[in-house]
Amino acid sequence: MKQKSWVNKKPDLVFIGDLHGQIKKLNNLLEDINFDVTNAQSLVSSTKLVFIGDLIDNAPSSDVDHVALLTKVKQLIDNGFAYCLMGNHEFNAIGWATKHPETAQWLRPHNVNNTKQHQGFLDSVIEGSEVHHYWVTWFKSLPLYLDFGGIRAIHACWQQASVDQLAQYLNKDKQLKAECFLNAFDKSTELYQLIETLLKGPEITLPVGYSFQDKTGIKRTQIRSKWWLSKAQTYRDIAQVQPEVIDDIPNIDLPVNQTPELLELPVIVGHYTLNGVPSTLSNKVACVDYNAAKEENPLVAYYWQQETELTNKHFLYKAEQVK
Ligand SMILES: [Mn+2]
Repeated sequence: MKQKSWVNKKPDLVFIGDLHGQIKKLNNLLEDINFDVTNAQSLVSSTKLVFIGDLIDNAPSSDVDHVALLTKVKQLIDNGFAYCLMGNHEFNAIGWATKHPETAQWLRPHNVNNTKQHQGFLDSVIEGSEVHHYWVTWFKSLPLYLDFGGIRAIHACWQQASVDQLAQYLNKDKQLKAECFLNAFDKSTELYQLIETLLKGPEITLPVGYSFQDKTGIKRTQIRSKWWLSKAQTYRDIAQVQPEVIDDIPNIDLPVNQTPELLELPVIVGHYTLNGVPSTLSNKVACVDYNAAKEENPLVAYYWQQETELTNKHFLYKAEQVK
């Protein structure tokens, strides 16, 4: 691969999708792109890595190793080779392990569903151990978004007004201020809502009288939004629902304050567990989460080489794993 000089130019970036403990897939990717930290002539001379968040939470398997993956990613960051964003899974892990000082309740309830989602990680660090505490402390240091000048990254959604609103809760490195964690888990706060939007993706309430059934048969009055479609005009245009129920979503114009914005700069996200051949969501938005959590699916990355419009040609993945 052609090398570029650091001196005159900002580094290119390889954005890496949600890993959920899949250390082997990360090692394979770094080998495939010749990102070798022991070799200054390798891709490390021109390129940095950006982990899009969700490093944790997966069932045990021969390829999954939470501690090995976290150790590797932290080492890459500490040595200046990489960045890592906070995903909703790291955020949740902080709430799981933190008690409210007044009520002594866990900030994230230890209910059946939350336990199920987090058990693989808890078993691998041993819940309550020093190792557990160490990684939760590290999760608190992860930035909520990154702005590289020519491109931005956030776990699920870039909505400028929400990012602007979030600024008051962040320090200069875009980490959540220590005093904000209690509010971040309190559903009645603005901060909680902002984190829902930016780390889990925005939802829009349907006009009164409309609803649809989700995959599990539950009646829903809110839709997940395809926030990247700057030309979406109606609820149906913007709805991220299974195709069978699209007719239940009204072809009524969205209220002005709900229409998507034109993005100024390209944005890379993860989170959406897409499938099929990796492709951009628009010329300004690409998602690198193609469900690498599952053994049979590919780890997807996006190799950004300073372009202002994103291109399908810059996705990196093993083609034989795409179904
Ligand atoms: Mn996620």
